[in-house]
Amino acid sequence: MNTSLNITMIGVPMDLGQQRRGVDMGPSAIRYAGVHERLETIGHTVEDLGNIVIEPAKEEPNTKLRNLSAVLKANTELANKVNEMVKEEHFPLVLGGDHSIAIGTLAGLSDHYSNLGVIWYDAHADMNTSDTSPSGNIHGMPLAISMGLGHDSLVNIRNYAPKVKPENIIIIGARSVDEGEKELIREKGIKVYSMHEIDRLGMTYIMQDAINYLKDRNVDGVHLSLDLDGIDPIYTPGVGTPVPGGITYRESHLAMEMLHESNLITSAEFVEVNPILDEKNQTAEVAVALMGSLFGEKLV
Ligand code: 6HN
Ligand code: MN
Ligand code: MN
Ligand code: MN
Repeated sequence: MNTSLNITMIGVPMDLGQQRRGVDMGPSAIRYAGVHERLETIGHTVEDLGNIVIEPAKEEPNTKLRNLSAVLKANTELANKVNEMVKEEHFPLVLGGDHSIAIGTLAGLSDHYSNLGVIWYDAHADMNTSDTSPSGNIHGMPLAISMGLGHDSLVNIRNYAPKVKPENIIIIGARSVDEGEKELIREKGIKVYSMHEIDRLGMTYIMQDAINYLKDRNVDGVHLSLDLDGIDPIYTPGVGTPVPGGITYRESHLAMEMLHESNLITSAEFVEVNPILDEKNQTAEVAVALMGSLFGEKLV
């Protein structure tokens, strides 16, 4: 990452990709935790576009995908906004909102890159298709959709598909993966560092290996999609689908610091912050602290 970036932030107050209300307040909580000032203090220029408007949910008789039309509309709009940011050579920073918004972020990014890499920091794989999803919740589907698998309307946002190649995806922190997702991971040969590998090899090794993997793939950009539930819920309780046994606070900082040093990251999103389920905004504060490390804050 360059020393000084033009960062453009956008909030996506989306809570329709899952069933727990409150995650629509995630962008406000992250702003309240001081994201703007934090990034400016490092030396970056920060512009905040405010929030995308999410339309109300309505009946969806023809699909098992919950709130499909509203999710599609918001993601289409987000994709267009993110696309503009990249065109202007700004660094897109997307504040969520549930993880369904990654569909739009990736759709907006990837036609600017011929070989985009994706780091998916998450307890989950988010690789369900309409057929394999146990919940019908679209926040469990964005990686599959970005690979071209799932509901046509979502797969084809901005009229091209797929958005990412399976071999350019790295998942870090997985510990709650559905059977259908496991099959897809095997079939596509997705690189996954589950909690087992993190425990066994340590975060330093994992991140170095991940960075080398993406460099060997000759990626021309890397998007970081960070779901706060990747981190252990003792540090980030304000998430809708917490899973015990996660990545620690310091391991997560180390990961962000190493990504900063690698100079690879060209866009990022921080998702699933739910202030209603949180304690004193600590999950949003962790998100902002991790952004500090990702964007080059020094400890001393
Ligand atoms: N997230 N695999 C589960 C599902 O409903 O598909 C959970 C998904 C969680 C998604 O945390 O972004
Ligand atoms: Mn500008
Ligand atoms: Mn997720
Ligand atoms: Mn998750």
